[in-house]
Formats: sequence, structure tokens, C-alpha cells
Amino acid sequence: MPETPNPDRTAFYERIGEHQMAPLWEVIHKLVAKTPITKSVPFLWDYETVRPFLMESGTLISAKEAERRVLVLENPTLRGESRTVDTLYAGLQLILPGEVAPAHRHTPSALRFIVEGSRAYTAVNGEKTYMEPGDFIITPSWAWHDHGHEGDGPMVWLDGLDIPIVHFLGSTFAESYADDQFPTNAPPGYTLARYGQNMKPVGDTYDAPTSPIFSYPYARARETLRRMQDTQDLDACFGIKMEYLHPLNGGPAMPTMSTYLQALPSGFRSTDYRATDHAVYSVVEGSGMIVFEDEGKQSTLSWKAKDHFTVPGWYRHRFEADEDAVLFSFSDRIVQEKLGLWREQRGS
Ligand code: 1HN
Repeated sequence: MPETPNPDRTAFYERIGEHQMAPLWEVIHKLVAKTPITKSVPFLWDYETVRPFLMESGTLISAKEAERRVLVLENPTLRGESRTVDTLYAGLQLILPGEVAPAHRHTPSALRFIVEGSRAYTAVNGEKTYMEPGDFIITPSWAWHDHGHEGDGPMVWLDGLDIPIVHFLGSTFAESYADDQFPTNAPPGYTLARYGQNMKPVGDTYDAPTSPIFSYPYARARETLRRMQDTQDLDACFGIKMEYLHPLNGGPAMPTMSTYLQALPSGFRSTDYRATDHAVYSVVEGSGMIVFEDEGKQSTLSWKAKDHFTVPGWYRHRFEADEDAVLFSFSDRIVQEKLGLWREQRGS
């Protein structure tokens, strides 16, 4: 870039600007920088701070009036954009006993990760699944879905959506169903029984890119982590990190978001790591720290159960667990992998 302003060039830029053109040479190094330019920053939402506001929202608007009563977790650098990291949306949704969140569908895919409460359900294309803390639930692109609550006490979950990606591609569509609830057409748990045992009905031709299993119960996933932790076969960067899969094609459970459940044993201190995917974490159990460190600058977020935090792309970080911890996370890794763009770096 030229050091001193050049009046002839400046005048030229103004003249071509009137014709909707601009000089690449003034911006080329910003467009293709040596390392990723990430707008979002590491940030943590402490559940003790968030929860009272969430409960207050329950006194101000019903789930039905709101359509979805959610407090969006907005990255401090992306306020007003409904973005939690550059490429992903996350929010905390509240539903109270007896409420319904009416049926609709949209092209963005959604995931839920249950934070607190019991006996609320989400119905996907007419099949209910009841939700318990730690369960991972999927609403595929363009699937009808409504929520309801048949239990006592508030129910809170994390919503994760690929909205920024779908918006960028200009492929967002949505529609409301005529009634609050899409007609029931299968008993609760039917799909998990059908596809959740490493089996499928002979002749079944399901070939959608989203897993047909839309509920991955915590009890099963937690048991897997426990048994793997018993072997002490830990990855230096991740502890034990398992990915939720699509049972019929072996790929990720969702086509646009990679989803993980991870165990960090008490006292575990990971090696430094960074990757180009942008991630959002939900702490299920335990407590610890994530330390971000780059070019001598260090910042730390301390997390405990029910907190949520971001790990934006290419931020070098390490984890430390004060007690046995379990973390859920989702990221855009699968999108980057499909496009041949994803990179990681282990160590410093
Ligand atoms: C949505 O449909 C849900 O179905 C949650 O619970 C969050 C955020 C943006 C757009 C649609 C839901 C959403 C959403």
C-alpha cells in the first residue's frame, strides 16, 4: 500500500467510485490476510448472570407470543447481528409448564442442548422427544418443529443454528404451520429405536444429510465418555472428545454443524491448540479454565456447569479442568472440511 496519499490516485478512486468500482491494490492484504481475520472474540456467559434475565423474560412474554422465547448470545463484537461467533448463532430458550412454541419450519438447521429442566418435548415432523439435561436434539433443515412442556419448573436449552452461513448463501426460507402443533404421527422415541442400535430396517432408503436420529440422550453419551476415561487414553489437546454421527452414512450428525461431547478429567491440562472452525461450548459438568494465548497476550475464561463460551477460529487455547468436566460444543468445522478449508495446529 502506498505510504503517502497520492492526489492523482485519490481523485481516480473517486471517479471510478462513481461507477461502482474500487482499486483492489488498496485492500488486497486485508482481503487475503496471512492468517484468518476473525471478528468474534472469546466470551463467556455465566449462567448465574444469565438465568435471572431468562426467568424475567418468562414474566414478560409467553412462548406462544414470542414464537420462540430466546435470549440470543451475541458476541460483543457482533452486537445486533444475532451471531455468537462469526458463522454461528446461539441462544438460550425458556419454556414454562403448559406452554407451547408453535410449529414452523425453516431452511437453517437447529440443534438443542438441554441445560435444565425435565418433561418438555420438541416434536420433529410429528414425533415428540422428551428432553433431559445433556440431551442433544436435532431439528433438520425444513423439518416442522414445535415445543411443549408437560412437566413442572422452567426448561432451558441452548439453541445452535447455522443462520449466519445460510444467510450468507441467501438460502433462508421459513413458514409457519396453520396450527400450534404439527399432527403426531409416531410415538415418542420411535426414530431412536429404529436407527439408534447400529441397525436399520431392510429396504430403508433414508438418505438425507441430517441424521434421522434427532435425539442423542445424555445418559448413553455420558456412559461412553466414562468408559473411555477409564482407559486413560486421552488426547493431549482434547482429553476425550467424541463426535455425534449420522448412523447411516458415518458422517457428522448434521450437514452444517459439527457436534461434540468431551470429557476433561480432573487435573487435566491440555496442550495448546487452534483450528479454523468457530465454536460455541456448553458446560455440562465440572469446572475449569480455558486460556487463550497468542503472541504473549493471555486471557482466561473460568467456566462451570451451565456456562456458555465461544472459541473463535484460529484462537490458540488450552483447557484446564479443576474437577471431572464434560463439555458439549458445536462448530462450523464440517462446512470448512467439505470446502477443503479446515486447518488445525497442535502445540504452539
Ligand atoms: C427457532 O426456530 C428456534 O425452533 C430457536 O426453537 C431459535 C433462532 C432463529 C430462528 C429460528 C426453535 C431460533 C429459531
